[in-house]
Amino acid sequence: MLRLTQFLKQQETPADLIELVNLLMAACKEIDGKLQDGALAGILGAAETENVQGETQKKLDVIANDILKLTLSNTNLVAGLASEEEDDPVACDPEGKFLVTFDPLDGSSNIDINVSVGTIFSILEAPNDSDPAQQAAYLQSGRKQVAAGYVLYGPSCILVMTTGNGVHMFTLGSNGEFYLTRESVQVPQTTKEFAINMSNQRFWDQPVKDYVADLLQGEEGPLGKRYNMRWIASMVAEVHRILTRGGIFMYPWDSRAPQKPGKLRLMYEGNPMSFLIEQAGGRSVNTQIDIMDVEPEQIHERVSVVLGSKEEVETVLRYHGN
Ligand code: P6P
Repeated sequence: MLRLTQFLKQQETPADLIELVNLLMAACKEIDGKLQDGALAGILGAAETENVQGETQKKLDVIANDILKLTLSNTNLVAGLASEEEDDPVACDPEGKFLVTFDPLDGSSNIDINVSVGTIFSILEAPNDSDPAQQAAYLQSGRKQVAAGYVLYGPSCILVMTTGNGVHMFTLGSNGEFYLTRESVQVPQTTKEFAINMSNQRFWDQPVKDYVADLLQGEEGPLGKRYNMRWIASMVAEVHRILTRGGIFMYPWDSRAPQKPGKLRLMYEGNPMSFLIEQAGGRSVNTQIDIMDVEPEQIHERVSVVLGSKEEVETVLRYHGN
């Protein structure tokens, strides 16, 4: 079986990008090891801190963030990084070519119940003469990503990534190597499986209420299909299911925080996941436009997310008059 570096070389991925991906994987393997230790290392539960999102951090959120920050600061490849767990961007090497944004441990509310979590990353090029200690350098649309992916810490440790030449999956072997286990993944164009947190139903915008009400009517309803539902509360796991067998994932705007476009973050959740979904033949929108066409204004800005099987996402767009 092909190892990660061999495959990326076969794809003619630039050597510096291969080196950066391998650095990220070294960090993710260390995070995987910490997750495996869990309670044995006394690292479950909440840290005594909050992140810029105002969310209580888990101990492993902080540990994962520190591992990635240390790794990316110790290379001449990275000019700067932005993390869900860091208020401000962190400047690294002034000569660095790349910027990396990441959610170090997505779905971390699942850690204490031993359910899958993941690291999400997005790689951009540092604009010439930009200051990687300032937000402006990172405020590039998702179309500018040179690579993106996630590492899912589940029953297997799986890297799913794209450099713009399709989506490929790699499974971590006991020898510490990532092996190509699925090449050129394609999201089925249609689905009967939806993922949304139904407890927020009364807070949704009317088009979302109408769409979900219609799909819940099953085959007798206007959508003519009997749907199944999943909600793992870990975006990485939901996206992995969708890349594996299709589906639609929604975290739309809701009236609990009307000033926010949604709960999920554009730069290190929406954009990287949208790159993967589009490269796999799916769609990823904010109910109006493709997420990767959103021009970011703040590094931690949020976005409404509807992504997955192309035809189902386009059905939701129609409910929004698009
Ligand atoms: P809720 C995890 O906190 C996360 O950012 C995503 O991974 C996940 O899809 C969503 O939030 C879960 O949100 O409101 O259902 O807990």
